[in-house]
Amino acid sequence: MFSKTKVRGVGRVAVVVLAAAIAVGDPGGWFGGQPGSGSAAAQAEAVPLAEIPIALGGSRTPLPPPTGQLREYELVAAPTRWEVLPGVVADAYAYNNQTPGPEIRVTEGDTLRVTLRNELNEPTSIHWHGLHVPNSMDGVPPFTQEAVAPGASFTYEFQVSHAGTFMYHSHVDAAEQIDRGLYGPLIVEPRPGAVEPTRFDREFTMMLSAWNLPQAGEGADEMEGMEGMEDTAATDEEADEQSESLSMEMDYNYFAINGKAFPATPSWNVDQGDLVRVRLINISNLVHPMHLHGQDFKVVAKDGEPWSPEQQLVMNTLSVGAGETYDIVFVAESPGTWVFHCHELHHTENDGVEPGGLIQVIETAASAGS
Ligand SMILES: [Cu+2]
Repeated sequence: MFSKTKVRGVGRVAVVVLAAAIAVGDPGGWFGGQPGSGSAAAQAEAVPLAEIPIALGGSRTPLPPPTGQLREYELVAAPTRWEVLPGVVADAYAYNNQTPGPEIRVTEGDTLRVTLRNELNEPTSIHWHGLHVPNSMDGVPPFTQEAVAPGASFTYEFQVSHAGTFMYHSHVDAAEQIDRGLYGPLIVEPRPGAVEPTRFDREFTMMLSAWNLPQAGEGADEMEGMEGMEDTAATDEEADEQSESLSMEMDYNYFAINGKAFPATPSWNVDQGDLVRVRLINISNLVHPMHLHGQDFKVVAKDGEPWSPEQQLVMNTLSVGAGETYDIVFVAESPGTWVFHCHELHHTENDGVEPGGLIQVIETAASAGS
């Protein structure tokens, strides 16, 4: 019912401008549109966030036929030194030397072909979290495939099932390999015409992760103490175990958005009135109650499945559990420096010191008329 309602005109206008004007099939409307097209009278009447129509596609729409597009990626899993924060460097595992790994962005109906090259000293695999794939492509050793041995490769290939916000990650020794960085975002766009296209002024992806890293000097001190010991064979073993366990325990002390802890996280720059879509992906083993200051947001999808207009809850704090993804939208209502942060406040610290971790700064620029 809202799908034909035009709520374009949200950019660069004085008040909260979700101008409602009927624009049936209007390609210049919100769904196709030109910014700032609402009339002055319409602009004065703000549309509640709850009534902004959002259609995203997902598995409940009929499966589109193959697009005929082959999308190829190569992911090289290898040990990497990853800087979570200046001066805080993790002995990470990463795809293509970055964590999260490169964003894979395809369209539903595409054929996705990903070659995994294992340059780790241990076996690994890739699981396509949330996608509907043939069993043999699910990436779960020993059930659906043999683990990919060090030095070996494996090619995953399947037709992308449906639009939504997903992720990919290792499914071998997962607590260890994921905590070290073997994951990445996987975004599937709706096929043109499959659903009514929804227009967003800005879109951001936030992949949330947690790190268990030695405090500055801690690892070095331990190693020094050990050097003095007589039995060097046992000592090496102990040291190995200690280093391995660093990413296995649950006492995480650094928290990252797209691999970086605040203040190393880049700010978002938006304009007053922008309709902003955020894709939240939680790859950590923790729950993150993500809280937005200054305005509410609306939850429009979970785990890649779009929510119906009746389900689309308006709120300002959303608990994102381990392995979950959410799509939320908000209108950047007023200018200023706003924060979107985890409200488990240990997660907005860097090794116990705030501010840090899961803090996203949003810089909202005033529209010209205000
Ligand atoms: Cu948190």
